[in-house]
Amino acid sequence: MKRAVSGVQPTGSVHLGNYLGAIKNWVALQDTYETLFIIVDLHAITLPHDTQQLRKSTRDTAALYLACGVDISKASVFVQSHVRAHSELMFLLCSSTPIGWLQKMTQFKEKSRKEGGENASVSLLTYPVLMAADIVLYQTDFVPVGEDQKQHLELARDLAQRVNNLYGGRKWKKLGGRGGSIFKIPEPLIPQVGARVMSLTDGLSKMSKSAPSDQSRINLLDSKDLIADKIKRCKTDSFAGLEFDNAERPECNNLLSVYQIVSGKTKEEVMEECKDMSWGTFKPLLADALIEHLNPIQIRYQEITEDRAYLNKVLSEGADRATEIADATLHNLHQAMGFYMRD
Ligand code: AQP
Repeated sequence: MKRAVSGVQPTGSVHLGNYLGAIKNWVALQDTYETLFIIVDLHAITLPHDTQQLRKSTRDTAALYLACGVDISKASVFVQSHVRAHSELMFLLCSSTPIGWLQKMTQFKEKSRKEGGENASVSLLTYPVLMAADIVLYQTDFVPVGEDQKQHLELARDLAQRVNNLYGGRKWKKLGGRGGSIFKIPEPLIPQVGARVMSLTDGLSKMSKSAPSDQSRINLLDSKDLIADKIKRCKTDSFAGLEFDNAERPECNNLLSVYQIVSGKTKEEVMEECKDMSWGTFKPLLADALIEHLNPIQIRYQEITEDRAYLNKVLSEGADRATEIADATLHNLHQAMGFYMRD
């Protein structure tokens, strides 16, 4: 069975972008692939973090995975730091990663600028190496992510190929290994709609947990009133009617796309329904569709968080399954890199 792996950082509240760009698509993949879904807490410390908040967000994110429909009879759910192989593989991969590859990553450039350049942590620079480790550790075939992760995924593919070339094949065989590739080369799975959900306050910036204004995003756990209020106050434009794909109307395209997904309608149906609408008519329609879509998730989330022991058991079993696969990959890499193997 092919394998799909993905994750969300516990850096704040899981929002509509994380859900439509990633988690909703994970749920659709569970029947077709062996799936592993990670709460990537090591990534969350690449920027200064609140220690109490990290712990709470990790638990909340895990509960939200399940509430959104991740089914533990099919998928493994675990916390990244519970599987030590992630950090170890990252260090091993660092030795094959040219610094230049990391310095040109768009996300590093943007985030390190915000951190004051030289003050940015080394882990912000090596973030994509850790992400590559998260993926190749599990011999992953597919990585369902939003569009913002495309560049990092490309780096993961290049790095896996580089390590295969440097240490795989006949060289590995001479060291007692099976030869061939050490890592599978992963493919991204980016959804057609929802791959880049934009901010409610600026249709040119992506919706993000780290954006300072909570008004810019719909969090999956926002109350009905808050969702209605955020949609009521979100940025729009002064054109007549509503339309997709007009580059001068990024907010309009974004809000219609969100409506399309949460209402379960086709693009053509949404166009037909909304083309002559004013914002005053469309906004309550969108708010109601969002509330209706998120309500069952919020109810399941409450049930799951009430049973802490259950959640801990899920995470523990997930980490056991992940460790089993990860240790086999690490063993191969140790052997191929020429480390003296322990009996
Ligand atoms: N706006 C988005 N639209 C579609 N997909 C998105 N993803 C994130 N934002 C959007 C996808 O969600 C998964 C987890 O990504 P993340 O944990 O890095 O989420 P984030 O909201 O981007 O988190 P931060 O902490 O706020 O990071 P920055 O500062 O980078 O924005 C991924 O599959 C991602 O593609």
